[in-house]
Amino acid sequence: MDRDAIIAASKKHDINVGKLYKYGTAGFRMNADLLDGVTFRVGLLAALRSRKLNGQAIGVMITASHNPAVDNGVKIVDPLGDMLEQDWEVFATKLVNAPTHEELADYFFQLADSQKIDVKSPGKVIAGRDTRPSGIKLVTALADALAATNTTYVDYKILTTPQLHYLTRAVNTEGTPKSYGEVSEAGYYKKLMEAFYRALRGRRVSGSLFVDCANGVGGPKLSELLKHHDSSKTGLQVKVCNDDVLRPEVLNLDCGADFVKTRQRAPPSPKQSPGDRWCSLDGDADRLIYYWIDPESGFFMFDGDRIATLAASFIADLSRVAGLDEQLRIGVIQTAYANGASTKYIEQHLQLPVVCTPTGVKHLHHAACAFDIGVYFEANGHGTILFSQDAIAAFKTKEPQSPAQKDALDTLSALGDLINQTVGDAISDMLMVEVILAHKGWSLRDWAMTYQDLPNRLVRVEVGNKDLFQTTDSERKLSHPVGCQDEIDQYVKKYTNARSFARASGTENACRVYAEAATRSEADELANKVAVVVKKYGGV
Ligand code: G16
Repeated sequence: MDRDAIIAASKKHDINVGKLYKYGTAGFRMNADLLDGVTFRVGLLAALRSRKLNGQAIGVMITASHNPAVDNGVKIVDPLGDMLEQDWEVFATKLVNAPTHEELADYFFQLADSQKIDVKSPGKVIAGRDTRPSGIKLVTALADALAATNTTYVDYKILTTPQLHYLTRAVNTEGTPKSYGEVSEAGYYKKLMEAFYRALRGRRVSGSLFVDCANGVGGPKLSELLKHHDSSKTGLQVKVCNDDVLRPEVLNLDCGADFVKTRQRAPPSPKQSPGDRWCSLDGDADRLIYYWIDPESGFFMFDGDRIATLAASFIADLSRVAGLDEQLRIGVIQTAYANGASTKYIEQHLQLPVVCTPTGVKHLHHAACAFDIGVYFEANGHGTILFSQDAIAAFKTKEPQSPAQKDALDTLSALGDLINQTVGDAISDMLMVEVILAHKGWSLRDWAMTYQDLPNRLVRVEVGNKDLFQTTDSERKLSHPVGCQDEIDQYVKKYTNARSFARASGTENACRVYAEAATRSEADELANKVAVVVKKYGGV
């Protein structure tokens, strides 16, 4: 690699000196105008990361997911489709903040030295982007970094985030016993559909499913998936809604999973009829929220906690029927945003252990790997279920003692293929929910009755300096600014069954406040009071 080539290419992609860039919850994310130089530098890091891992392909995804259309973002995916190793987030932050082009090149080679990376060895990067128009320019910055470092580069163009994760793992496992699937977008659809048919095992999905695609990449990709679906085999009738990707400004606007979760209401358009089954994806199709208008009591939401409890109860039942419950450890991973009622239901009713981690699927994914079957979902609908190699082998090799056992083992095995093993995937999760409802013969009302949520409120608070807010105890408490947590605690004490916490968002320039309490009005009141405290401590 040539230092001068890196410097010359870098000069075409400046960063805003003076601004501090940070690898956040899901990579670098901000107004797209600030990202050109950042994306170039992420390309440099991906080139090193690939060489560090013996030339395996590294994924780079350009997306700002649920954020408004003017934002964009860039994040790195490790060879098996999981998020970038956390030590390397620190390197990414350092590389991106190098003040001059020369210092950037210096740090690049220092990092290569300290990590014992042979810069002359081959490297490979694959990339994808969502439908944001700014993504086109950012891909150029990425391509320039890869050219300057002689890194092989494949641009898969427009993809959902989970598709890029799938492809990264598929490329790196191709031709091995652990092959994850065909290395193409079509391979992803085929894998999902084949597993969906298998998992249903002849059961039929009832009624139509309306899918709000947030006017993002999930719309065209879901339509593509449906070309591989024969509804006469499954009964599933999908109606794709809010799939306008030609007007960038409508992305995530008054629709999508984040809108539904934070506003606790259905998108204003299109109009829902009582009784219809709906779900919403987010802007890059990695989050999923279900909902319906109950003809008797109105809007009801099935968020990530509900999806986790549905999946955990189904899988625990199957593993009992299959005679694997003594052998396989099942656990559920949540964050502080999980509704207290869902945690209680999992621990007391399902009798499964719950682990709480900080926000960000990278943390949940890691914790889920400690179980044979790790069910992880954030309340915002981002999550998946991981099956260990032992679990997958057990589904395939255990001799069934009865037709019911065979059914359970085959269903578990199909779920292992249907559920994206690399990251939360709204489309794959949606098919999983449909499979579970079909197996259980459940309506949405049956699903809703499993437990009752504690009323809760999530508020976004803009502050002068969100970096002042530091957390501890898996984000359930603030260590800084000093005094802030005490004031929050004083308010919490005044309400029944109440809980509240505040933290800085890692994807938006704001803090988030969560509150739950025994009644709707108490939860709202507590959230608003804590928001005032956060504003006061948040600097000018
Ligand atoms: C990303 C992460 C999620 C996280 C969300 C919000 O989601 O992948 O794990 O829950 O950001 O994070 P924060 O509260 O730090 O802003 P997405 O769907 O935006 O990529």
